[in-house]
Amino acid sequence: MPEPNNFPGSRRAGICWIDGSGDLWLFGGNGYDAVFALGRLNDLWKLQRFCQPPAGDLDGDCRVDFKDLNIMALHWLEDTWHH
Ligand SMILES: [Ca+2]
Repeated sequence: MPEPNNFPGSRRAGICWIDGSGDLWLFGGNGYDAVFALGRLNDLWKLQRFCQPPAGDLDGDCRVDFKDLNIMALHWLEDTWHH
């Protein structure tokens, strides 16, 4: 369950990877778990990427790229001033 205060503990020899959304996944290893119990770990964590979107990042993925340019181009001539 997502919770900003969850903490995966401290470990070594775990497996980690980053998925297509930029979120970090962490599995297992040796060390201390979330309640500071020492041993072999068999837990899976997903750490969601957090960033402060830079100016021009229109889709909120923390990158300014062609996706943002596409959004801007699609809305280029919209009249939003009088709404
Ligand atoms: Ca973007």
